[in-house]
Order: sequence, then C-alpha cells, then structure tokens
Amino acid sequence: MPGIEQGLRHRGAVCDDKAVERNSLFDLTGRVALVTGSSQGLGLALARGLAQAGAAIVLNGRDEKKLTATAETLRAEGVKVILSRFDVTDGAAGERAVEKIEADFAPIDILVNNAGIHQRAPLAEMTEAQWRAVIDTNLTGAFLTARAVGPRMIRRGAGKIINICSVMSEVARPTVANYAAAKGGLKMLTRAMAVEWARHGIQANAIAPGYFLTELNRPLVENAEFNAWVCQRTPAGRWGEPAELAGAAVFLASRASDFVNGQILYVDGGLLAGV
Ligand code: GCO
Repeated sequence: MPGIEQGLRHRGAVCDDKAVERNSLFDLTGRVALVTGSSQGLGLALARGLAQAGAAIVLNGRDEKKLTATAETLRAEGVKVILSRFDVTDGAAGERAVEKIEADFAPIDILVNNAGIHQRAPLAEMTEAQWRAVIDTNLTGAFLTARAVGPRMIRRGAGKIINICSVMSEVARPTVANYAAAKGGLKMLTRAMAVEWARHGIQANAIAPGYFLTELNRPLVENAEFNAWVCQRTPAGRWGEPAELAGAAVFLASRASDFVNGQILYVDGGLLAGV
C-alpha cells in the first residue's frame, strides 16, 4: 500500500536498497584502525566513533594499565579491540608493533596519528626539553608511525591516514610555541603524505580540533578567565565535546573521502572563521 509503505520508508522504518547503499559509504565494517594515544581523551573518542561505524580498533598508548582499562570499557560496548603499547617517539618500537599487529591481528587500514602532549611555557622561558618533548611526540611521532604503516598501505594500494592537527596549526597564543610549531608542521606533513602517497590509493588528511573538553585542557577549563575567553572566542559559544570529533573521523576513514587528499578539516565551532 503506497501511502503506508512511503510513510514507513520516509521515517526510515523500511530500509530500502538505496538507503543501505547510502549508509555503506560511511561503513567501516571489516576495517582495522590504529589510533595512537587512544587510552583517553580525543583519541578514545575517535576510536569509539570509528568502532561505532564498524571498525575494529587497535588501541595505543604508553601506559599498560590505562590501555587495559580502556580496552575493557570498549569491549563491554561491543567493540572488537586489541592493545598495542608503544611510544610513538620510538621508531623501532613502532615498527615492531606494526609488524606484530599485521602478523597477529590484521592489516591496518586506517591510521589515526592522535598521540600528543602539551608542555606550556612562555617562549623566553621554554626549556630545550619542553620544546623537544612536544615536537617529538606531536610531530616526529606521527612521522615515525606513518613511516611504519605507510609502506604496507602502499603495497596494498589502499589506506587512510588521519593526522590530528589543531587550530594551533593555523594560529598561536602565548605559551604554546612548541605545540603550535608541532601542529603547524603536522599540517604540512599531512600535505607531504598526500602528494607522495595519493597515487598509491592512500588518502592522507587531518582533523584540526578547536577547544575540546579533554584531560589535556583541564587546567584551561578550570581557569574561569580562560574558560570565558574560549566561550567568547568560539562562535559556537562553548567547548567541544570529544564525541563531536567522531563524524569527521568516520568521513575521512571511509569510502566517502576516497578523493579527498591533503585536507585539514577544522572542527572548531567556527573559531578560525572569524576574529
Ligand atoms: C591551548 C589548548 C589548545 C587546544 C587545542 C586546540 O593550550 O591553547 O590546549 O592547544 O587544546 O589543541 O586545537
């Protein structure tokens, strides 16, 4: 009966072939995603979002206890997840980890270079150790992990690389020179990956968050003056929720972005749209 059928179809109660086909554009069933720095914060939100789209997750971090607890939480949510503990600044450890993942679990289809730290200090007082630590993890770590995974994706003729940049890839503020330099460099590394690897069926892009409610930002959220500044400076008038990054990650990890290369997708509540 057309009327009822049409009504049901309109409300999505009856899923026709076209609807199934439309949804498969973002379906990650059967894909494996390695998300670095994913035991908490944005990395965990990204892992959860990719899992909800069907991906199996390789959780990564340096802290075995945190990783194990997070894996249990995700498994309880029905996520297929394994752990891979390595420090992204240790190239040899990353190579060994990727080799083990692909030998024991499955090929890595999606790499999310999320691992990042902050060590804020006024530039004139920033120590060499503070500079090197942030550059090493936020920029060099992404290079080393992509160098471990990339050649395998090249051999397979397919892969998705998502680097987690920042609004600090475009603008700076006092005390974050190391972080801004690293995230600015990660923006250009993303483009470098795209221009070298797109011909091999690999799409390398980036997501650049604005101000999100994470552990990394807790000191800022709890600072009434800074909190007020973020809400005033962000057109959306608020901090982002980590789960609000998942859509961009699913898009860049799925078939929907097969002709998207070298792009930086700002998920910032409009922060960079105006002054
Ligand atoms: C800061 C913040 C920023 C945000 C985020 C923006 O100190 O200004 O930590 O770096 O966390 O990275 O994308």
